[in-house]
Amino acid sequence: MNNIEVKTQPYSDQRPGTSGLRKKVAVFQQENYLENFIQSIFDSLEGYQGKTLVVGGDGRYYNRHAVQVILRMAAANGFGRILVGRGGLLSTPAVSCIIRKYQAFGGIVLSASHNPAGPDGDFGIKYNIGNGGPAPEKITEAIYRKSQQIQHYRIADCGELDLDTPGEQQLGSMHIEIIDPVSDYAELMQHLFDFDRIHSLINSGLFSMRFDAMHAVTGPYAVEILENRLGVTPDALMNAEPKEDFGGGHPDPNLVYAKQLVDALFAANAPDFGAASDGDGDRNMILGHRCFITPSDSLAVLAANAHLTPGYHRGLAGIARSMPTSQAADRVAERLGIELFETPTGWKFFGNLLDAGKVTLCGEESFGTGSDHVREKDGLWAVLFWLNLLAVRKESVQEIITAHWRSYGRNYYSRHDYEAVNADGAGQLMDTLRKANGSLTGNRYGDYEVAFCDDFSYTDPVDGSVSEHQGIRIGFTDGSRMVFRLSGTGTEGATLRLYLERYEPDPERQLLDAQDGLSELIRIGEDIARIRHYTQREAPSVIT
Ligand code: G16
Repeated sequence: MNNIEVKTQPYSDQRPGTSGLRKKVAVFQQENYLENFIQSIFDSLEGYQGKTLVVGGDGRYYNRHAVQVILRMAAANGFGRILVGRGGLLSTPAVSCIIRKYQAFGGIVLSASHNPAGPDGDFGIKYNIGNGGPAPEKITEAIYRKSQQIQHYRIADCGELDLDTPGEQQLGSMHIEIIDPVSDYAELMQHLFDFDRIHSLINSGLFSMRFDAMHAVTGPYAVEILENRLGVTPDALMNAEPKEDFGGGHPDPNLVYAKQLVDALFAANAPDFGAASDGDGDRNMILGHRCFITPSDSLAVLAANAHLTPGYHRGLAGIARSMPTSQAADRVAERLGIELFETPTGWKFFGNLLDAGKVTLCGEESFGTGSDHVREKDGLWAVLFWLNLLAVRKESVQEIITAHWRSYGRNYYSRHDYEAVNADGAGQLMDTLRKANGSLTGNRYGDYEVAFCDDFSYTDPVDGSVSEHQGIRIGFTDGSRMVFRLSGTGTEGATLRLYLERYEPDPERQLLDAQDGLSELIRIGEDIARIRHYTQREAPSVIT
């Protein structure tokens, strides 16, 4: 087999965003676009010769083609071994688990997460480092710099590889192992949670549930773990067959896009528990019988109850949450006497804290929860954690969350997204807010008085790196907050996110719908930032 060098030219738009490079499929299909980015990843790394690389993706359109190219390029660039999920499939948390378990050099995950798939949809590539987590900014920036200088890429000159037969193959001097995408991950889950107790709950005849895989990667994981190991009946698994176009859906587990599941859980004879995961299996949504748990509350509940599970019964080192995530977890950390870290949006910011043993649980408002078991957020892990709590506490989801609010107070929380708006308008909105920085302090809006206003900057407590401009925060004297940020994961125009939070300590006043509980803050936020003017939108496109 020969390796060949192919001449190429840089593309100017290969800077990774919040989570890797995400673009329309058509962008990736441009001549050498994919190859350029993969070569730029390899060119930014040192010391990988002869080492192991893990490769897999969420199964969306272009996944198979990309795996074929990556394997041939990895061989030509000198990797010694590739572990690739059968059919090119691996969920994001499974990649993280496999990198760690087999001490691989790193991994490449093919996914645009929850963004729609298919020839007109999105595709994406992320590089994960040897700790199993997303590459930190210094590596993603190095990849970008390499992509701006690239002149050629290296690729093995060979035909199609068989990705579907488990076992070993050779490509030049590189071994390829086609591995079962599920088994290593399932084993890890069984180690962390009390499968016997969950099995008893599920088979008690007193409990019913639904899990919606949204035609994305978690289908096979749910079949193996929930059905084969825990005894859930097949009809409880919705959309469990992965499809290249995710069945035409938008596999974002939230109240808008997981409508089929939400309708089932809010129907008259609804099941006791419902959950969904996203395209690549790292997000989760938790529902109870006619009840929705915000991701921020979910993190707080998991932290407060972690001692009830085998994996976390020794307690937590600390908790980390992204800045826009509600402060519900802060109250739990305070009571547990452990540290709470506030990081910018992006799972990559948790990596150092986890590696340094400073935190055990992490969470983000964007339907992401995880722990030190891997270095990615983990959808099915969160589902199993909740099932473990339900099995031990023998209470409903609603009872657990209501008791939590009664004990800690409730942080009313919501995120309003204005998707695919004009990028110039969104940029002007942020610039205007940034300029007003500081001058808002002391202003009164209805019942609220501004206590501070800043542009969030983060200094990593482990390596001292500084990340600036991570979102405009406006804090009020009663502890309420609003945050304005532009998404770093969209592929069309800009997406403005407005995050809103209000604390209500009085149990008598905690049971409002979140939108009602936040109505005045929502109005204030829209006015302060002149959202209608800058976005030309009358209302948000998604409210979660
Ligand atoms: C990614 C990141 C998360 C982040 C989310 C939203 O999730 O991994 O850390 O919170 O995007 O980011 P943004 O607000 O910039 O759009 P995923 O599930 O899309 O990989």
